[in-house]
Amino acid sequence: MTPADRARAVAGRLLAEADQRLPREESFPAAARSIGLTARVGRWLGITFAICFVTGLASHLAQNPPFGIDVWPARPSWLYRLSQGVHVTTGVASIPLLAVKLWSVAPKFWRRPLLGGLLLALERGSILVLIAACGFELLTGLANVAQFYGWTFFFPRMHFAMAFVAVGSILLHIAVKLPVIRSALGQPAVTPAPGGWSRRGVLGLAATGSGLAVLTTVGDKIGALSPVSVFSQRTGAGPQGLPVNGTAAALGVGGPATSDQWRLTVAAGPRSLELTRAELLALPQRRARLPIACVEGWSFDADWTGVRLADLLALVGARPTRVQVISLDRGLYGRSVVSAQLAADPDSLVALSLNGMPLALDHGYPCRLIAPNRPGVLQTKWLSRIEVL
Ligand SMILES: Nc1nc2c(c(=O)[nH]1)N[C@H]1C(S)=C(S)[C@@H](COP(=O)(O)O)O[C@H]1N2
Ligand SMILES: [Mo]
Repeated sequence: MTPADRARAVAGRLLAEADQRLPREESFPAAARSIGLTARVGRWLGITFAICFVTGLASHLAQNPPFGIDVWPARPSWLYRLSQGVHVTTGVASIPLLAVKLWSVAPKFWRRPLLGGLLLALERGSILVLIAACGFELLTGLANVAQFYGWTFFFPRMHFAMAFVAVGSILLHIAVKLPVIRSALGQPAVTPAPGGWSRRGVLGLAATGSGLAVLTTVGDKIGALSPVSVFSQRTGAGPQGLPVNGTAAALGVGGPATSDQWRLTVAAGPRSLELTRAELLALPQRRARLPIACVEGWSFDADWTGVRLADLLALVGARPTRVQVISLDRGLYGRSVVSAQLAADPDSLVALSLNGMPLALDHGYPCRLIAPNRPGVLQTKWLSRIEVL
Protein backbone atom coordinates (compact mmCIF):
# COMPACT_ATOMS: atom_id res chain seq x y z
CA MET A 1 0.00 0.00 0.00
CA THR A 2 1.36 3.44 -0.94
CA PRO A 3 0.96 6.34 1.56
CA ALA A 4 -1.69 7.84 -0.75
CA ASP A 5 -3.68 4.60 -0.68
CA ARG A 6 -3.41 4.49 3.08
CA ALA A 7 -4.61 8.12 3.40
CA ARG A 8 -7.53 7.37 1.09
CA ALA A 9 -8.45 4.35 3.17
CA VAL A 10 -8.35 6.36 6.41
CA ALA A 11 -10.47 9.14 4.87
CA GLY A 12 -12.96 6.59 3.61
CA ARG A 13 -13.20 4.97 7.03
CA LEU A 14 -13.71 8.38 8.74
CA LEU A 15 -16.42 9.31 6.26
CA ALA A 16 -18.18 6.00 6.80
CA GLU A 17 -17.94 6.52 10.55
CA ALA A 18 -19.38 10.06 10.24
CA ASP A 19 -22.14 8.69 8.02
CA GLN A 20 -23.03 6.22 10.76
CA ARG A 21 -22.86 8.59 13.73
CA LEU A 22 -24.11 11.96 12.43
CA PRO A 23 -27.82 12.75 12.41
CA ARG A 24 -29.75 12.10 9.21
CA GLU A 25 -32.17 14.33 7.41
CA GLU A 26 -34.97 11.84 8.07
CA SER A 27 -34.37 11.84 11.85
CA PHE A 28 -35.62 15.43 12.29
CA PRO A 29 -39.32 15.90 13.10
CA ALA A 30 -40.47 17.67 9.95
CA ALA A 31 -43.98 18.73 10.92
CA ALA A 32 -43.44 22.50 11.05
CA ARG A 33 -40.62 22.71 8.52
CA SER A 34 -41.39 23.42 4.91
CA ILE A 35 -39.83 25.27 2.00
CA GLY A 36 -42.87 27.56 2.17
CA LEU A 37 -41.80 28.59 5.67
CA THR A 38 -38.12 28.86 4.73
CA ALA A 39 -38.87 31.02 1.71
CA ARG A 40 -41.14 33.36 3.68
CA VAL A 41 -38.68 33.88 6.54
CA GLY A 42 -36.01 34.23 3.86
CA ARG A 43 -37.97 37.00 2.21
CA TRP A 44 -38.22 38.95 5.48
CA LEU A 45 -34.52 38.38 6.06
CA GLY A 46 -33.74 39.60 2.56
CA ILE A 47 -35.58 42.84 3.29
CA THR A 48 -33.93 43.47 6.69
CA PHE A 49 -30.47 42.62 5.30
CA ALA A 50 -30.91 44.89 2.26
CA ILE A 51 -31.90 47.86 4.46
CA CYS A 52 -29.09 47.06 6.88
CA PHE A 53 -26.56 46.93 4.03
CA VAL A 54 -27.64 50.23 2.44
CA THR A 55 -27.69 52.12 5.76
CA GLY A 56 -24.30 50.55 6.59
CA LEU A 57 -22.89 51.93 3.33
CA ALA A 58 -24.33 55.33 4.26
CA SER A 59 -22.56 55.23 7.62
CA HIS A 60 -19.30 54.29 5.91
CA LEU A 61 -19.74 57.16 3.45
CA ALA A 62 -20.42 59.63 6.27
CA GLN A 63 -17.18 58.62 7.99
CA ASN A 64 -14.91 57.94 5.00
CA PRO A 65 -15.30 60.38 2.11
CA PRO A 66 -14.43 58.40 -1.05
CA PHE A 67 -11.24 59.79 -2.66
CA GLY A 68 -11.38 62.65 -0.15
CA ILE A 69 -14.57 64.01 -1.74
CA ASP A 70 -17.17 65.04 0.86
CA VAL A 71 -20.36 63.52 -0.49
CA TRP A 72 -22.23 63.26 2.82
CA PRO A 73 -24.64 66.26 3.04
CA ALA A 74 -24.93 68.67 5.99
CA ARG A 75 -28.74 68.48 5.86
CA PRO A 76 -31.23 67.22 6.93
CA SER A 77 -29.71 67.30 10.41
CA TRP A 78 -31.54 64.10 11.45
CA LEU A 79 -30.53 61.93 8.47
CA TYR A 80 -27.57 60.12 10.10
CA ARG A 81 -29.57 59.63 13.27
CA LEU A 82 -32.36 57.94 11.30
CA SER A 83 -30.09 55.97 9.01
CA GLN A 84 -27.86 54.57 11.76
CA GLY A 85 -30.84 53.86 14.02
CA VAL A 86 -32.38 51.87 11.16
CA HIS A 87 -29.05 50.09 10.52
CA VAL A 88 -28.77 48.79 14.08
CA THR A 89 -32.51 48.06 14.34
CA THR A 90 -32.68 45.99 11.14
CA GLY A 91 -29.54 44.13 12.26
CA VAL A 92 -31.17 43.30 15.60
CA ALA A 93 -34.40 42.26 13.84
CA SER A 94 -32.41 39.91 11.59
CA ILE A 95 -30.99 37.79 14.41
CA PRO A 96 -34.20 35.91 15.36
CA LEU A 97 -35.14 35.65 11.66
CA LEU A 98 -31.79 34.07 10.79
CA ALA A 99 -32.12 31.68 13.72
CA VAL A 100 -35.55 30.49 12.54
CA LYS A 101 -34.39 30.23 8.94
CA LEU A 102 -31.40 28.08 9.95
CA TRP A 103 -33.67 25.92 12.09
CA SER A 104 -36.05 25.46 9.17
CA VAL A 105 -33.32 24.05 6.92
CA ALA A 106 -31.24 22.29 9.60
CA PRO A 107 -32.17 18.73 8.46
CA LYS A 108 -30.78 19.48 4.99
CA PHE A 109 -27.30 19.97 6.44
CA TRP A 110 -27.30 16.23 7.28
CA ARG A 111 -28.53 15.05 3.90
CA ARG A 112 -26.65 12.03 2.48
CA PRO A 113 -24.23 11.74 0.83
CA LEU A 114 -22.34 14.05 3.19
CA LEU A 115 -19.71 14.75 0.56
CA GLY A 116 -20.87 13.96 -2.94
CA GLY A 117 -19.19 15.19 -6.09
CA LEU A 118 -17.51 18.51 -6.70
CA LEU A 119 -20.78 20.33 -7.41
CA LEU A 120 -22.35 19.30 -4.11
CA ALA A 121 -19.17 20.23 -2.23
CA LEU A 122 -19.24 23.66 -3.91
CA GLU A 123 -22.89 24.18 -3.02
CA ARG A 124 -22.31 23.17 0.58
CA GLY A 125 -19.21 25.34 0.74
CA SER A 126 -21.10 28.39 -0.53
CA ILE A 127 -23.83 27.86 2.09
CA LEU A 128 -21.12 27.66 4.76
CA VAL A 129 -19.66 31.00 3.58
CA LEU A 130 -23.16 32.49 3.55
CA ILE A 131 -23.90 31.45 7.13
CA ALA A 132 -20.44 32.42 8.39
CA ALA A 133 -20.51 35.88 6.78
CA CYS A 134 -24.08 36.70 7.87
CA GLY A 135 -23.45 35.34 11.37
CA PHE A 136 -20.22 37.34 11.59
CA GLU A 137 -21.96 40.58 10.58
CA LEU A 138 -24.83 40.17 13.03
CA LEU A 139 -22.70 39.04 15.96
CA THR A 140 -19.91 41.62 15.58
CA GLY A 141 -22.54 44.33 15.07
CA LEU A 142 -24.35 43.25 18.23
CA ALA A 143 -21.08 43.11 20.16
CA ASN A 144 -20.18 46.61 18.97
CA VAL A 145 -23.52 47.97 20.16
CA ALA A 146 -22.82 46.31 23.52
CA GLN A 147 -19.31 47.89 23.43
CA PHE A 148 -17.56 44.54 23.51
CA TYR A 149 -14.27 44.61 21.65
CA GLY A 150 -12.75 41.27 22.61
CA TRP A 151 -10.98 40.78 19.32
CA THR A 152 -7.81 41.97 17.69
CA PHE A 153 -9.15 43.24 14.34
CA PHE A 154 -10.41 46.79 13.77
CA PHE A 155 -14.20 46.41 13.90
CA PRO A 156 -15.33 49.06 11.34
CA ARG A 157 -13.03 47.80 8.59
CA MET A 158 -13.81 44.13 9.16
CA HIS A 159 -17.57 44.71 9.48
CA PHE A 160 -17.49 46.74 6.26
CA ALA A 161 -15.46 44.19 4.28
CA MET A 162 -17.49 41.18 5.45
CA ALA A 163 -20.72 42.96 4.48
CA PHE A 164 -19.72 42.50 0.83
CA VAL A 165 -19.01 38.80 1.37
CA ALA A 166 -22.40 38.46 3.07
CA VAL A 167 -24.31 40.34 0.37
CA GLY A 168 -22.43 38.56 -2.42
CA SER A 169 -23.20 35.14 -1.00
CA ILE A 170 -26.85 36.10 -0.39
CA LEU A 171 -27.24 37.19 -4.03
CA LEU A 172 -25.62 33.95 -5.22
CA HIS A 173 -27.86 31.94 -2.91
CA ILE A 174 -31.00 33.70 -4.19
CA ALA A 175 -29.89 33.18 -7.80
CA VAL A 176 -29.27 29.45 -7.28
CA LYS A 177 -32.51 28.93 -5.35
CA LEU A 178 -34.74 31.19 -7.45
CA PRO A 179 -36.82 28.36 -8.98
CA VAL A 180 -37.30 26.78 -5.54
CA ILE A 181 -38.16 30.16 -3.97
CA ARG A 182 -40.70 30.89 -6.73
CA SER A 183 -42.57 27.67 -6.26
CA ALA A 184 -42.25 27.76 -2.46
CA LEU A 185 -43.81 31.23 -2.22
CA GLY A 186 -46.65 29.95 -4.41
CA GLN A 187 -47.38 27.18 -1.92
CA PRO A 188 -49.25 27.80 1.30
CA ALA A 189 -46.85 28.28 4.23
CA VAL A 190 -49.45 26.94 6.59
CA THR A 191 -50.50 23.38 6.05
CA PRO A 192 -51.88 22.26 9.39
CA ALA A 193 -49.50 19.79 11.00
CA PRO A 194 -50.59 17.14 13.50
CA GLY A 195 -49.20 17.93 16.93
CA GLY A 196 -46.28 20.17 17.81
CA TRP A 197 -45.72 23.53 16.20
CA SER A 198 -47.68 24.46 13.13
CA ARG A 199 -45.92 26.32 10.35
CA ARG A 200 -48.05 29.36 11.06
CA GLY A 201 -46.92 29.08 14.67
CA VAL A 202 -43.26 29.11 13.64
CA LEU A 203 -43.78 32.07 11.31
CA GLY A 204 -45.52 33.89 14.17
CA LEU A 205 -42.67 32.97 16.48
CA ALA A 206 -40.10 34.37 14.04
CA ALA A 207 -42.04 37.63 13.69
CA THR A 208 -42.64 37.92 17.44
CA GLY A 209 -39.00 37.18 18.28
CA SER A 210 -37.84 39.75 15.79
CA GLY A 211 -40.36 42.35 16.98
CA LEU A 212 -39.47 41.78 20.63
CA ALA A 213 -35.74 42.07 19.89
CA VAL A 214 -36.42 45.47 18.31
CA LEU A 215 -38.85 46.69 20.98
CA THR A 216 -36.52 45.81 23.85
CA THR A 217 -33.54 47.61 22.30
CA VAL A 218 -34.95 50.60 20.42
CA GLY A 219 -35.47 52.88 23.47
CA ASP A 220 -32.11 54.58 23.07
CA LYS A 221 -33.22 55.80 19.63
CA ILE A 222 -36.91 56.48 20.27
CA GLY A 223 -37.28 57.96 23.74
CA ALA A 224 -41.01 57.17 23.98
CA LEU A 225 -40.22 53.44 23.91
CA SER A 226 -37.52 53.54 26.59
CA PRO A 227 -39.88 52.29 29.38
CA VAL A 228 -40.34 48.94 27.56
CA SER A 229 -36.84 48.89 26.10
CA VAL A 230 -35.18 46.98 28.92
CA PHE A 231 -32.15 45.89 26.88
CA SER A 232 -31.39 49.22 25.21
CA GLN A 233 -27.73 50.15 25.54
CA ARG A 234 -28.08 53.80 26.55
CA THR A 235 -30.50 55.77 28.68
CA GLY A 236 -30.75 59.56 28.98
CA ALA A 237 -28.83 59.16 32.25
CA GLY A 238 -25.55 61.04 32.30
CA PRO A 239 -24.44 64.57 33.02
CA GLN A 240 -26.89 67.16 31.62
CA GLY A 241 -29.33 64.49 30.46
CA LEU A 242 -27.02 62.89 27.87
CA PRO A 243 -25.20 59.56 28.15
CA VAL A 244 -21.41 59.39 28.06
CA ASN A 245 -19.31 56.58 26.61
CA GLY A 246 -15.84 58.00 27.00
CA THR A 247 -15.20 60.08 30.13
CA ALA A 248 -12.47 62.70 30.47
CA ALA A 249 -10.83 60.57 33.16
CA ALA A 250 -10.80 57.44 30.99
CA LEU A 251 -9.22 59.36 28.11
CA GLY A 252 -6.75 61.19 30.35
CA VAL A 253 -7.78 64.73 29.38
CA GLY A 254 -9.18 65.93 32.72
CA GLY A 255 -6.01 67.86 33.66
CA PRO A 256 -5.39 69.87 30.47
CA ALA A 257 -9.14 70.42 29.90
CA THR A 258 -9.60 72.16 33.27
CA SER A 259 -6.23 73.98 33.28
CA ASP A 260 -5.92 77.81 33.18
CA GLN A 261 -3.44 77.27 30.39
CA TRP A 262 -6.12 75.89 28.01
CA ARG A 263 -6.60 77.84 24.77
CA LEU A 264 -8.43 77.08 21.54
CA THR A 265 -6.11 77.70 18.61
CA VAL A 266 -7.71 78.59 15.26
CA ALA A 267 -5.21 78.42 12.42
CA ALA A 268 -5.47 79.26 8.72
CA GLY A 269 -2.04 78.95 7.13
CA PRO A 270 0.26 81.50 8.74
CA ARG A 271 -2.62 83.28 10.52
CA SER A 272 -3.63 81.92 13.89
CA LEU A 273 -5.44 83.00 17.01
CA GLU A 274 -5.62 81.67 20.57
CA LEU A 275 -8.84 82.06 22.52
CA THR A 276 -9.68 81.42 26.17
CA ARG A 277 -13.09 80.05 27.11
CA ALA A 278 -14.09 83.52 28.38
CA GLU A 279 -13.14 85.00 25.01
CA LEU A 280 -15.21 82.37 23.22
CA LEU A 281 -18.17 83.18 25.49
CA ALA A 282 -17.80 86.87 24.62
CA LEU A 283 -18.33 86.15 20.90
CA PRO A 284 -21.87 86.02 19.41
CA GLN A 285 -23.59 82.86 20.66
CA ARG A 286 -25.84 80.63 18.58
CA ARG A 287 -28.29 78.01 19.85
CA ALA A 288 -29.05 74.81 17.93
CA ARG A 289 -31.05 71.68 18.70
CA LEU A 290 -29.02 68.80 17.30
CA PRO A 291 -28.71 65.08 18.05
CA ILE A 292 -25.69 63.09 19.12
CA ALA A 293 -26.09 59.96 16.98
CA CYS A 294 -23.53 57.30 17.81
CA VAL A 295 -22.55 54.64 15.28
CA GLU A 296 -23.73 52.19 17.95
CA GLY A 297 -27.26 53.32 17.05
CA TRP A 298 -28.24 55.27 20.17
CA SER A 299 -29.11 58.93 19.70
CA PHE A 300 -30.35 61.83 21.81
CA ASP A 301 -31.41 65.38 20.94
CA ALA A 302 -29.95 68.25 22.94
CA ASP A 303 -29.78 72.05 23.00
CA TRP A 304 -26.30 73.30 22.23
CA THR A 305 -25.02 76.88 22.49
CA GLY A 306 -21.70 78.16 21.25
CA VAL A 307 -19.80 80.01 18.54
CA ARG A 308 -20.42 79.27 14.89
CA LEU A 309 -17.50 77.50 13.28
CA ALA A 310 -17.83 79.91 10.32
CA ASP A 311 -17.49 82.92 12.68
CA LEU A 312 -14.30 81.50 14.19
CA LEU A 313 -12.82 80.93 10.74
CA ALA A 314 -13.70 84.50 9.78
CA LEU A 315 -11.60 85.72 12.74
CA VAL A 316 -8.48 84.36 11.01
CA GLY A 317 -9.61 85.61 7.61
CA ALA A 318 -10.78 82.23 6.30
CA ARG A 319 -14.02 81.61 4.45
CA PRO A 320 -15.91 78.42 5.45
CA THR A 321 -13.77 75.59 4.12
CA ARG A 322 -12.65 72.07 4.92
CA VAL A 323 -11.12 72.06 8.39
CA GLN A 324 -9.70 69.60 10.87
CA VAL A 325 -10.64 69.82 14.54
CA ILE A 326 -8.16 68.41 17.04
CA SER A 327 -8.82 67.33 20.62
CA LEU A 328 -6.72 67.21 23.75
CA ASP A 329 -7.52 63.50 23.50
CA ARG A 330 -4.81 61.78 21.46
CA GLY A 331 -6.87 58.61 20.90
CA LEU A 332 -8.48 57.20 17.78
CA TYR A 333 -11.35 59.74 17.94
CA GLY A 334 -9.26 62.73 18.91
CA ARG A 335 -9.60 64.48 15.56
CA SER A 336 -12.09 64.80 12.73
CA VAL A 337 -12.52 66.57 9.43
CA VAL A 338 -15.41 68.98 8.79
CA SER A 339 -16.47 69.36 5.15
CA ALA A 340 -16.61 72.83 3.59
CA GLN A 341 -20.40 72.52 3.30
CA LEU A 342 -20.68 71.66 6.99
CA ALA A 343 -18.27 74.42 8.05
CA ALA A 344 -20.58 76.91 6.33
CA ASP A 345 -23.71 75.60 8.07
CA PRO A 346 -25.03 78.10 10.65
CA ASP A 347 -25.69 75.23 13.11
CA SER A 348 -22.10 73.93 13.05
CA LEU A 349 -20.90 75.09 16.44
CA VAL A 350 -17.98 75.06 18.78
CA ALA A 351 -20.31 74.35 21.68
CA LEU A 352 -19.74 75.85 25.13
CA SER A 353 -23.00 74.88 26.79
CA LEU A 354 -25.44 71.99 26.73
CA ASN A 355 -29.11 72.07 27.72
CA GLY A 356 -28.68 75.52 29.24
CA MET A 357 -25.66 74.72 31.44
CA PRO A 358 -21.92 75.06 30.86
CA LEU A 359 -20.67 71.97 29.03
CA ALA A 360 -19.84 69.19 31.52
CA LEU A 361 -16.25 67.93 31.50
CA ASP A 362 -17.38 64.52 30.17
CA HIS A 363 -19.26 66.19 27.31
CA GLY A 364 -16.14 67.97 26.11
CA TYR A 365 -15.47 71.02 28.35
CA PRO A 366 -14.06 73.59 27.62
CA CYS A 367 -15.60 73.21 24.14
CA ARG A 368 -16.58 70.58 21.60
CA LEU A 369 -17.67 70.39 18.01
CA ILE A 370 -21.36 69.80 17.29
CA ALA A 371 -22.70 69.89 13.74
CA PRO A 372 -25.82 68.68 11.89
CA ASN A 373 -26.10 65.25 10.25
CA ARG A 374 -22.82 63.94 11.57
CA PRO A 375 -21.89 60.55 13.09
CA GLY A 376 -21.37 60.95 16.85
CA VAL A 377 -17.82 59.69 16.52
CA LEU A 378 -16.99 62.87 14.56
CA GLN A 379 -18.50 65.26 17.15
CA THR A 380 -15.09 65.82 18.69
CA LYS A 381 -14.91 66.70 22.39
CA TRP A 382 -12.26 68.71 24.32
CA LEU A 383 -11.12 70.79 21.32
CA SER A 384 -7.69 72.37 21.41
CA ARG A 385 -7.15 73.30 17.78
CA ILE A 386 -9.04 74.03 14.57
CA GLU A 387 -7.00 74.20 11.38
CA VAL A 388 -7.87 74.96 7.80
CA LEU A 389 -6.82 72.07 5.56
N1 LIG B 1 -12.08 63.72 21.79
C1 LIG B 1 -13.05 62.78 21.67
N2 LIG B 1 -14.26 63.15 21.19
C2 LIG B 1 -15.25 62.24 21.05
C3 LIG B 1 -15.06 60.88 21.40
C4 LIG B 1 -13.78 60.51 21.89
O1 LIG B 1 -13.51 59.35 22.21
N3 LIG B 1 -12.81 61.49 22.02
N4 LIG B 1 -16.10 59.99 21.23
C5 LIG B 1 -17.06 60.32 20.18
C6 LIG B 1 -18.21 59.42 20.12
S1 LIG B 1 -17.93 57.83 19.57
C7 LIG B 1 -19.49 59.85 20.33
S2 LIG B 1 -20.82 58.88 20.04
C8 LIG B 1 -19.73 61.21 20.88
C9 LIG B 1 -20.49 61.10 22.16
O2 LIG B 1 -19.73 60.24 22.94
P1 LIG B 1 -19.79 60.22 24.54
O3 LIG B 1 -20.97 59.39 24.89
O4 LIG B 1 -18.49 59.57 24.94
O5 LIG B 1 -19.88 61.64 25.00
O6 LIG B 1 -18.53 61.92 21.16
C10 LIG B 1 -17.52 61.76 20.23
N5 LIG B 1 -16.45 62.66 20.56
MO1 LIG C 1 -19.96 56.91 19.18
